[in-house]
Amino acid sequence: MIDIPTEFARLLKSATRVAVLTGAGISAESGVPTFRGEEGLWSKFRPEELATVDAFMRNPKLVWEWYLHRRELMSSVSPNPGHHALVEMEKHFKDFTLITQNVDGLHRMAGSKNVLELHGNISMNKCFDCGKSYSGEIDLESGHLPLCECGGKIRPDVVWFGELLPARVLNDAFDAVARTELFFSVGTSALVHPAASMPLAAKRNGAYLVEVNLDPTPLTPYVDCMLRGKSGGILPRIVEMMKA
Ligand code: BJW
Ligand code: ZN
Repeated sequence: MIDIPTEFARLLKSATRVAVLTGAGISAESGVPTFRGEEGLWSKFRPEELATVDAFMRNPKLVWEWYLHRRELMSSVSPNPGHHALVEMEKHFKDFTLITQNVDGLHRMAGSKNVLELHGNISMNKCFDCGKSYSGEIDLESGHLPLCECGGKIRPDVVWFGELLPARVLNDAFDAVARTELFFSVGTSALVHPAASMPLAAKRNGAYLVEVNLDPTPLTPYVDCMLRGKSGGILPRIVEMMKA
């Protein structure tokens, strides 16, 4: 068990409406690299050269190579106890929404059902021009970049900097934020908007705000409870308390 404030313990027993926002940190224990920090992807690669529309238009081959490399890496990873704990929470709370910034698909692989993928999914592709969705392997060996039947360039179905998030997903996320009694921000640097605005929006709407992170973030001064440590250790403890 962990030591948590009385109000949090009370809500774990009484709340029916719960929402969780996850970021790269929850998948770190599965072996998926995070973005920021010493070992993060952005310490080796410049986001503006890989995760923007301009980057893709300038050098689609480079961007595709980077995504295929990450797809390969993600094909061998599996969910960790943090992901599994959130599956248990979904079974327990009547109205549970899992909002994730992650594109790795590990929440669904763990068995979570009501998952809102704010930044898309790395295993899917779409046409840059008409938006048609494509699944399946991309073969760069032929020397040709993949094209849609409309002639548009096919790209990974993820959200790059400067792009709008999928409207329905974003609306559903803010709906959950508006009605939740208990909000968890887990393994995210709380820097990238609009996701970063969700925890404080939930608090403004009266929710009790819990952060689970290895390190403090810009959100930390505003949370009701900060649980510092690995999500794969802390979330299963919260589930134990929820069930006790
Ligand atoms: C552990 C742990 C363990 C480690 N246990 N913890 C308003 C204000 C300011 C700026 C903006 C704004 N609105 C829009 C912007 C611009 C921009 C933005 O937010 N920029 C900021 C960086 C300043 N946002 C956008 O462009 C978004 N679009 C948008 O808003 O459209 C409208 C608009 C456009 C332009 C102007 C104005 C409005 C789109 C954002 C898309 C983000 N895309 C990426 C790439 C996805 C595809 C891919 O994977 O390649 O999404 S960037 C990257 O960052 C990825 C992540 O989902 C996202 C967040 O990262 P996350 O999850 O927080 O990871 P890390 O690595 O940063 O942090 C990990 C954390 O875990 C750390 O805290 C660790 O301590 C912790 N941790 N191990 C627990 N075991
Ligand atoms: Zn098309």
